[in-house]
Amino acid sequence: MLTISPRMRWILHVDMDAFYASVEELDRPELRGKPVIVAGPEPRGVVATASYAARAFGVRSGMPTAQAKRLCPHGIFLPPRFDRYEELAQKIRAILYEYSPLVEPLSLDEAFVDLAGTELLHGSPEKVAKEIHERIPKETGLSCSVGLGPNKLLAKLASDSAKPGGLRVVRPEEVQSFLDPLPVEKLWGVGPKTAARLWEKGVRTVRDLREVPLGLLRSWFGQKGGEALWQLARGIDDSPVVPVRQAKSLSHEVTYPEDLFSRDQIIAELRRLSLLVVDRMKAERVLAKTVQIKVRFSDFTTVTRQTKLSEPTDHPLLLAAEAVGLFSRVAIPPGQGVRLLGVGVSDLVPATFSPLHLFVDPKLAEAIREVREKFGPEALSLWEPS
Ligand code: DCP
Ligand code: MG
Repeated sequence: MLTISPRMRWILHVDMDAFYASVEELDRPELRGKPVIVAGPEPRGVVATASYAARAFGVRSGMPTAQAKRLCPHGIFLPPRFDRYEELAQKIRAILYEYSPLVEPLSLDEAFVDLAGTELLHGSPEKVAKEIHERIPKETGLSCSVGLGPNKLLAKLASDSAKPGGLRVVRPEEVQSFLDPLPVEKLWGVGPKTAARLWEKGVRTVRDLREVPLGLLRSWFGQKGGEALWQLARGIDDSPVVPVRQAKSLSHEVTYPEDLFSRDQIIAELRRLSLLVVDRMKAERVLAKTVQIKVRFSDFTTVTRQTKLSEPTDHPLLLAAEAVGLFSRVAIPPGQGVRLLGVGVSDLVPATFSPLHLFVDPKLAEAIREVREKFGPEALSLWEPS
């Protein structure tokens, strides 16, 4: 008999454990169980990832390599081998595509899979989750964590809670008891700034957040931000799994027919290039976590500067401000002009989880986009009142 029931979603999230380090251990079995640290070279390099044995010494992703060496002097420090990681990532994705065409890779080692409608072919979502959780280690030699839940928010939190190596299913009736004890900053969409403001108000866990009335949340974070937080605290998340072919970076650069000497002109150009990059981000439906600029002087010496943002964004004002801020860290050699400027973004994530943007107006971003769409990319320039 055919019955019609409200559409129940099941989303799976896979995240590989200590991915780069596990790949190194896979290829060199003598390293297994040792404190393996994949990192860029000193003095400026940072740790990409550390095996769980190295994490016991306090080594973490993003930490300067020099600091990791002090914490873990006997660690095995290896440079990253991205081609090999990419090769394994493709193998993992191929397994996921056997179960659903709706696979959204978030990075090399992480992906969402929408299991809606796969039941007839593959069995219940729980069975599929178990199967994927077994097959990835068997077929790649790498350990993974898997989460299954009624939406992306819960699937990701579930796999996180299963780390390392576990499988966690959060059924609809368990959502609230699963979420309540978690610290608010675990919720996707609560970036460091929002978390800090919540802590100030005494809100530390999801349970605390759930007890704040909607009206109060709106008064703290604005209409949109307040409502988003209200929903997150209840495990509500309707964002779809968007299968994306992900670009690794996007940039726009221009070589000028005559070198630029005026600082104002250079800054205006950086803002214009930022808007062009935002256009491409919209087209690709991505947000960026890293912004970089490139400056080439009259004598062809070239410098780049980059910065990491606290939350991924595609906001034109934020990106333009970052690009201009980066330029203030560039010293122009005496007598030199600028022959090329470039603005780029990398560390891209799909734009499905829209950032809360509590500190800049999202309507402004929308207005900028509309004007440019209607009147062309040169119709509007960004400036700062002096
Ligand atoms: N990575 C990086 N720099 C960072 C964070 C991560 O280069 N600051 C790279 C190395 C990781 C990979 O991305 O192996 C995946 O990132 P995760 O955050 O999923 O971290 P791991 O897979 O290493 O560990 P975990 O077991 O916590 O997922
Ligand atoms: Mg991982």
